[in-house]
Amino acid sequence: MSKIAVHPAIKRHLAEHGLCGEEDIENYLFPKLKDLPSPFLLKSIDTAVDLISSAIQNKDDILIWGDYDVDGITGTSLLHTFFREIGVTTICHIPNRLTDGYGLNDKVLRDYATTLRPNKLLITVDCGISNSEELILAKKYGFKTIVTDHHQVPDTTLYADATINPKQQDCGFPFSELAGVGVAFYLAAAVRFKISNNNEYKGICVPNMKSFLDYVAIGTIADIMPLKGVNRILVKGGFESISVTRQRGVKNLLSTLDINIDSLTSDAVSFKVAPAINAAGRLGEPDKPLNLFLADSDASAKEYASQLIQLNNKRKQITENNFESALSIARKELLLCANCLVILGEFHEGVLGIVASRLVEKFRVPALVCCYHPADRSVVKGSGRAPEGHDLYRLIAGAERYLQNFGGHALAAGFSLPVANFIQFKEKLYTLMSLHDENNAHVSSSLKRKFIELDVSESLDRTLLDNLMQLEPTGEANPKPIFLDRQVRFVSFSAFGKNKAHLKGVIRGKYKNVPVIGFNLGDRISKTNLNEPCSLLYTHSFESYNGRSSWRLHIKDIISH
Ligand SMILES: [Mn+2]
Repeated sequence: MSKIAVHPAIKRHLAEHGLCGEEDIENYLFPKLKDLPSPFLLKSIDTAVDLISSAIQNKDDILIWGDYDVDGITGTSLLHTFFREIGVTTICHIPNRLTDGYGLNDKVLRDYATTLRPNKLLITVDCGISNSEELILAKKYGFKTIVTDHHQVPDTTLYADATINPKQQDCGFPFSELAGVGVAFYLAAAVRFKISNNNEYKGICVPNMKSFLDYVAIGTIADIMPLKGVNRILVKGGFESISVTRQRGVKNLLSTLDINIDSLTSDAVSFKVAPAINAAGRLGEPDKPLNLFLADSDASAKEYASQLIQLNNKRKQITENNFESALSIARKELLLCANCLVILGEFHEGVLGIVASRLVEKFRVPALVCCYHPADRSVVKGSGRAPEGHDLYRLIAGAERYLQNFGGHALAAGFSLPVANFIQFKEKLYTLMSLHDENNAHVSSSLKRKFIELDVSESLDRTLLDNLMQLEPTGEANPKPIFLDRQVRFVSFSAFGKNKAHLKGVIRGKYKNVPVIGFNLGDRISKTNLNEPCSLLYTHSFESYNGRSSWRLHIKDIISH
């Protein structure tokens, strides 16, 4: 085993995460694809593969039905591309979140039933686990059905012919936190295994599964799945293969966004790639990203990529306006309940989740943002987000009797309810949250992050920067190290951006001056004195600008002495 250089500050960070031995550290920094578990450990995978191979043999129509978020769209594109490479044409459907909503939809299925051949196969991606009624109807319309999903499994029986979801109780797969695109990848891997080991498929092209990992990387990060275990292996593999990607849509989207594909970070995926893909779904144009990923020429991929970026600019404007009005409602609500926010207003349904996230960022409490259904004002639709350490899914489940539908995870959830129930729903959540806080006072203290002491002037050390790149993808369950320097002085600083919200400045460290930037810290300028010692919490970010990339220090907090 080759010896790798690890900076002492990174060693301290890894030790905080229980990684001490040289071998553990090397395995963590350089995860290997050969350590991925077999797809055949997934419950019902054999049935699913049999259904797919008989659909291929019989030339049945195959309909792939994905979710409209990044996870669903990358998963759908992955399956479509995989099937195309083995010579099978599939039909993809991404629902319009504004008119059709999440998951399977009876009316749309019925329409497909009339246009498709009598024998047909439906494969869901990142949805379907809560659609027991629609699956019964699909069967009635002549579909064989495979559900692939990673959302919580409800108690109701699911009438799919095969259900692949690592969260099923009796699923033997050793990792339950795959993204929807991760489950889709595993289904494709199982089909690949079957065709490469079966004489009936002799002569067929057997795709290299590594070439699909860039989809998995983007979808897994965008869905905020924990970046450890199997996900770390998949996403890291995706980052490696992205620099030689054969996926035209991915390549053109990254270059249009001015992202350096040789040293991709999860920040670039979270803050640039994912919002551009999501904007289309949010504004009711779910086919745009699908067209991008399935484009058959670089010219058309480039065109779709710039359309996505335009849509995202429009989405930003809508978010900004909605957030302003959400803030004024939220300030009043916080007087009623200081540890949870449930608000209803004239918001754009597509940006509810972003507005909720920004409220969480600002007030550090679970935030549920609701609007009226655009077609039926007697129905309220909502999206919730929560700070780490909460279980939003369980919280909402505690008010289930007021709801029509709900689904999601610990930190993000969606739901709908009759407008007549809204007040009761809100009050129930406020009550539950006040109980929750008494019972869970320990949660927040256990979440306190350890900071790693590191002099700012050492922060651009070559080994340290190499290690930071090896730590990628950082994010959920693999956070970036936050460094602490207890003795810095600002040589200069100024506020910039809209409302002078942000701060940029130069720090004098022990040995040299270092430029820094702090988002949403513009107001600190009036509270900090130049040339007086203070403590600084900071992280690193690798950023591209005009085709050039470099590391930049981001201030997390300034503590005056
Ligand atoms: Mn998902």
